[in-house]
Amino acid sequence: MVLTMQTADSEHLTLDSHQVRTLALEFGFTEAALLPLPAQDVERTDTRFCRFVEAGYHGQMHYLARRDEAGNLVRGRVDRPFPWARSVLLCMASYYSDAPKSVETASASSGWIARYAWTARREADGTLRPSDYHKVLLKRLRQVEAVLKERYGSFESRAYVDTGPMLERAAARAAGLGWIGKNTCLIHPKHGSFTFLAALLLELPAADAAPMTIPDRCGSCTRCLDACPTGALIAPYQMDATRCIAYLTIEHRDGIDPDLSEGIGRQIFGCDICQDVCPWNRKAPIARDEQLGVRRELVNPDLEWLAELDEAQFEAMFNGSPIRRTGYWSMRRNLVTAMGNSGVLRFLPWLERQRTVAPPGADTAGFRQALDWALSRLRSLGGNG
Ligand code: B12
Ligand code: SF4
Ligand code: SF4
Repeated sequence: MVLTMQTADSEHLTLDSHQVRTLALEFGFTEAALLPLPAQDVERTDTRFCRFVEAGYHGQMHYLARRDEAGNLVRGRVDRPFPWARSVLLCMASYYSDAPKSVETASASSGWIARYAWTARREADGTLRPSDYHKVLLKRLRQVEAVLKERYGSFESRAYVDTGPMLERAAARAAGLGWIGKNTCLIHPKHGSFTFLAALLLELPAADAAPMTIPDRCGSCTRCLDACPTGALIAPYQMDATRCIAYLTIEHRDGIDPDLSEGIGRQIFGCDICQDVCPWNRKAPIARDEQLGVRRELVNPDLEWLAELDEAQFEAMFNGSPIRRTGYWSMRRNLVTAMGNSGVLRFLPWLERQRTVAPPGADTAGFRQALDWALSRLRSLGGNG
């Protein structure tokens, strides 16, 4: 596309939001919007975030609680880490796929890996290789950034997918890409919530006013709150992340609180329950993204199959996937927890054998704690031979 430069006055270049959105879509994003900074609801967002951190709901995710020299939470307001930013391009990529949901009936011996972690790209020889949205989308964002710099000359910018010191959902909401649901996810009226977000902070201001925000469409629905098995959604729009299965299975490194282990059910990496029950995800279009395709073997995976992987096989299976980051022993901790919850008695001998197999050490402490829990839980359940 041809980008035309606009001038707000003789000195300052400004970005045309329609053109920038079109550019992001050309590079493969599902939706995009340019948000002028500061955003209108900046104070309320900061206050909400402050309450979250002060309540300790971030748990071991210490990066969320980082403060600046004045003692303010860095990511509460975009202008704290990025005082030079005049606008931010929020990009959204759908990863909704034509595969079952976690809340549908499945084999008792299967686990659940969050949908976002199933992704793969097709190589030239036709094989599927694991892909990671962080890398895939960052590359796209950098392509957008490069075109803008070609057209507008040099200016300050930063591209982030997930890892930047900013509240991506709050910014995406302010940019009109959806509303924040009671499950705390950003929900787009057409594409639902199985979407990734990416943000490009820009020194150039937007030529247009802030986009219209989309009003909350949750209405009187409470499906997500009712379905959350660990009570992590403590109130509509509020999460205690230390109770969230996504946190417990991915971010939390130590042993899992036995009071929460039962609620984890068969989730072994992340959790989709509060999105799978959401009516706004029923009719979302299937994403046809060549780099975010589905590794079918990770949908309802057999727990025994994953438990048999040694460390080298685990690395090979998940190299290039977001699952690798959780580490071998955390994944095993999650697997034995799911086995304990399964009611499948044939897992007992395997679990018993692990007592002698797992080496002692800090790495395996959480696993060994989960193993004891799983053995006593499975023995108490009896059930499906
Ligand atoms: C830490 C984190 C987590 C934590 C905590 C999640 C949470 N709800 O707080 C854990 C590990 C639990 C987690 C889980 C998941 N995560 Co996460 N996570 C993040 C991360 C890195 C920071 C989020 C954060 O700061 N949380 C603290 C809370 C307080 O902030 P917040 O949720 O952003 O909420 C702010 C706004 O939404 C706003 N707000 C809320 N309600 C309202 C209402 C109004 C009217 C207004 C004005 C504002 C407003 O106030 C809050 C604070 O200001 C972001 C990436 C990023 N840099 O933003 C990804 C991110 C939020 N995660 C993402 C994903 C995909 C997931 C999972 C689906 C993964 C999975 N399947 O397991 C789950 C979803 C669980 C859920 N129900 O939220 C996506 C969300 C995409 C989307 N469409 O919403 C993000 C944006 C990553 C990305 N780049 O795509 N995640
Ligand atoms: S992701 Fe799972 S545990 Fe976390 S809030 Fe949603 S349903 Fe609850
Ligand atoms: S399940 Fe219902 S309340 Fe929860 S986010 Fe979806 S529409 Fe909103």
